[in-house]
Amino acid sequence: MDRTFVMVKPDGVQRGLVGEIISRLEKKGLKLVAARFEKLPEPRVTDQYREHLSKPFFPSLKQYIMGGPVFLMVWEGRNAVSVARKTIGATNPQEAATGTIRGDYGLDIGRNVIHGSDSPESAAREIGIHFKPIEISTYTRIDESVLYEY
Ligand code: IDP
Ligand code: MG
Repeated sequence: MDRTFVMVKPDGVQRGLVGEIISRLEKKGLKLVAARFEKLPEPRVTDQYREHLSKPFFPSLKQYIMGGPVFLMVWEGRNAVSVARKTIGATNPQEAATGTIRGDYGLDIGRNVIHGSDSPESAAREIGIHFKPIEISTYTRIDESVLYEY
């Protein structure tokens, strides 16, 4: 099974979308294995978005992500990274398909509601930034035997 890191951004929290987002990922069949609600300190924001440090939008991205509490999660499932990215939709909510989280709930690339890791390597790195191994749970979902063919 694969793991991915998902974060409801401050706009998603302030707009009351945490429950809807958890619900969509749960119903898809992914398994929630870790979660925390907190306001991120600057070093962890910089670390998470390190590939964007030199981009012109980085200062406003940092201000946005530190603008309020976020809801951090780790989700598990087969191909969890790409499954979560498809559920989340394209970076720009204007272009994200209807039926995706960003497509249904966003309007602006700078307020796109949610983050999801873009590769298994990024997922491992981002999970490590925000969670200690002991904070990640191992359990069986009661529907696991019907969610997968094998
Ligand atoms: P992703 O979140 O879909 O992986 P990335 O290209 O990794 O997209 O960008 C990270 C985050 O930076 C985006 O989710 C968005 O919040 C912000 N961002 C990306 N491009 C822009 C931009 O052109 N203007 C403002 N914010 C941007
Ligand atoms: Mg990204």
